[in-house]
Formats: sequence, C-alpha cells, structure tokens
Amino acid sequence: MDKILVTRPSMPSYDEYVEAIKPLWDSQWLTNMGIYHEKLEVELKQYLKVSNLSLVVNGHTALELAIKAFDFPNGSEVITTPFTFISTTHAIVRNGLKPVFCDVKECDGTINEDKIEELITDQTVAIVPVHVYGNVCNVKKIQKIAKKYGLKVIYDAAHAFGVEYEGEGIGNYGDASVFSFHSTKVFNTIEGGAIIFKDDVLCKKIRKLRNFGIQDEEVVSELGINAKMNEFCAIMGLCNLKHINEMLIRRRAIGEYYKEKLRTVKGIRYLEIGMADSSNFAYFPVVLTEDAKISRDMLYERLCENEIYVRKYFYPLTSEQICYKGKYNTNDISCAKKLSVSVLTLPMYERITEEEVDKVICTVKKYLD
Ligand code: T4K
Repeated sequence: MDKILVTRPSMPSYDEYVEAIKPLWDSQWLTNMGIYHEKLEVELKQYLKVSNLSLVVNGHTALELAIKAFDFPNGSEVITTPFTFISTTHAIVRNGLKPVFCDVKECDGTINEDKIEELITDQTVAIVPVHVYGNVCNVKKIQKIAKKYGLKVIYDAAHAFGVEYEGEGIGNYGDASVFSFHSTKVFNTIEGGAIIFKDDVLCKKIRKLRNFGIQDEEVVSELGINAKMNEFCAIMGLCNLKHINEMLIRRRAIGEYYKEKLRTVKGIRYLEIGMADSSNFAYFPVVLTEDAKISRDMLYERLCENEIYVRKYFYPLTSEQICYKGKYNTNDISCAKKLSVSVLTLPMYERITEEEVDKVICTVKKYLD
C-alpha cells in the first residue's frame, strides 16, 4: 500500500479532461474570461445558489480582493479568527489592515460570536470569520452585530463548498463570501477561487479589480491585479462539477464509516457542524481529549511512522506564526489555542480505498485504545 496522504485532488478521468480541452487548441483562446470561464461562472452560480459569482485565480486572491473592494482606511481593525490557514490573516494584513484575533468555540472551531462585541473599537471596520472545515459560523448573530456597529462581514468560505444554511447557499451570507477551488478542496479547478458580493456595485468593481482595473480598452479605473482564471482551470472545474454530487456522497460515506469504527475509541471527540444544514466532509478533524492515552503530537508521529500523513490543521494559530507573533492584540484566545494543540485531520478524499481507511482506523485504535 502506498503512503496515505491527508487528501488527494478530485479529478475527472484523463480521457474526460483531454476530450474537454481539445477545443482550446483550435480556438487558441486560453485565458482572459474565455467561454469556459464564463460557463463555469454560470454553473457555479446555480450550484452554489448565489446571484453573482466572480472567478479568480485562487482562494487567497479572492479574499484579498474581496477585502480590497471595500477600500477600508489604512490601519483599520478587522476582527477575525486565528484558527485558520495563514491565508485569512495574510489577506487582512496585505490590505494594510490590523487583525484583531477573537477566540473560537470549542464545539465547532468557528469564531465565538459572543466574544466579538467586546473587541469592537472605533477603528473596527469589518469581521472576517471562517467557516472552518465547512462548519458554519453563527451567521445570524454575526449579521446582527455587524448591523448594530455598521461593520462589513467578509466570510472566508474556503472550506464550505456546497454547504447550506436553512436551504440557502452559504455564499449568500455576509457582504461578501469567498471560496477556494484549490486542488485540496472538495471542488477544485486545480488552483482557483470565487468571490460573491451582496452589492452589485462591488460585484462590478471586483470584475475590474481581477483584470488590472481595466474598464474598457482605453480606460483603467481601479488599481487592480491579474487574478484571472485560465481556460484549462475552468475546464477542470466544469469536469469536476459534473461529478460533484457523487464526490460529496462518497465523502459522507467515508466520514460516517470513520465515526462508526472509531465510536468506541476513548480520547477523541468530533467537532459539530455549526449552523450548517449538513457537512460537506471537506476535512475529517478529530480532537484529542484529556483522557486520550497519548498526545496529539505523539499520535501524529505514530501515524507518520506508519506512512499515514495526517495534518495538524490548524496549528500553530496564525497569530502565533513568526510573521505575526507579538505584533497584534493579546486577547484571550484560549479555546483556539487548546483546539490547535489537540486537533488532527485524518485522510479524507473520495478516492481513498476502504483498505486505506481501515489502515488509518486500525492505527489510530492501536495507539489510543
Ligand atoms: N482560507 C482558508 C481557510 C484556507 O484553508 C485556504 C487554503 C485559503 C483561504 C486560501 O485558498 P487558496 O489560495 O489555497 O485557494 C493546503 C492548500 O494548499 C490550501 O489551499 C489550503 N487552504 C490548506 C488548508 O491546505 P498545504 O500547505 O497544507 O498543502 P500541501 O501542499 O501540504 O498539500 C496537502 C496535502 O495534499 C498533501 O498531503 C499532498 C496533497 N496534495 C496536494 C496537492 C497540491 C495532492 O495530493 N495533490 C496536489 O496537487 O496547504
């Protein structure tokens, strides 16, 4: 058996992809909002149940541009979570803004909505929560707070592809939501991302921002960048989207199998899915509790020795990374700290075999039981 990685990309068959990209050779139209790019935007809008969607080159750029579109004054404060991939914090800082780290909830890893208000100052302009692992934040309460204080909400929905709340696509929440379509995500375009805005004016603006700020052949009205998705990536997305429902069903089956087989193991707990109607099983995080026989780091090492390359998503907290440590606020983020030293994400992707899942389960049991 080969080594088992935390994830592998979802891919169509080789023949399906090759067949799909053939027309590109004849058309010689490879990027700059080609027909496949436009088709993918239409199909994703339908699938994600959102009224607008702008594709970009990756999830990070999606978040950075979404924040940029609001033109917040330099140095303004943005309340966010440290329990996330570094991209979330980088996107805030790279926009010249100051991250204010808020604690998360132990039950699901999302921002603790009851701790947001105490962090608001007259410098606060926005909240950037993360639907971490596809677990949905308390979107209702966050909206209420934002309305009360006149703040913008930009959701990092990188993990939340296909997730809904009360039957509505999760991308509809906040003033903006961004998705990642990186190879390691539930749905991928190799590299890619998307931005959804509530406001039509911002939606038009983002379309310029992703293309150097170009308005027309002779007019540049924004300080934009090149964030355009190319046609090869768009076609990968179109192929993957055809199979997305089977992929999600398979992920669910693996997740449920893990839970069933690990049910009796002492020392692990699962995160709740927050406000989500159901999980997309983007990741399979397990949290080691105090009665676990060995520590998270020891289990990580034992699994690696057995060629099972799980990951400590998300450790260290972004606020603890060298580039940020000691630079920003010192709020109480004890739940985030605790979670980040006790979580492990087990291998989860639709092509993992039963034999491989059984090997992961047996190995976890061997060290925890
Ligand atoms: N916000 C959040 C909350 C995010 O989690 C992310 C990205 C973003 C924003 C930014 O979105 P993007 O700009 O990336 O679209 C991976 C992903 O690269 C990253 O997209 C993701 N979050 C993060 C959580 O995970 P690494 O550094 O852990 O990736 P890497 O290369 O170690 O790969 C992980 C596993 O996947 C390995 O076991 C190998 C396997 N793999 C990876 C690739 C790229 C494959 O089998 N095939 C592949 O092509 O960041």
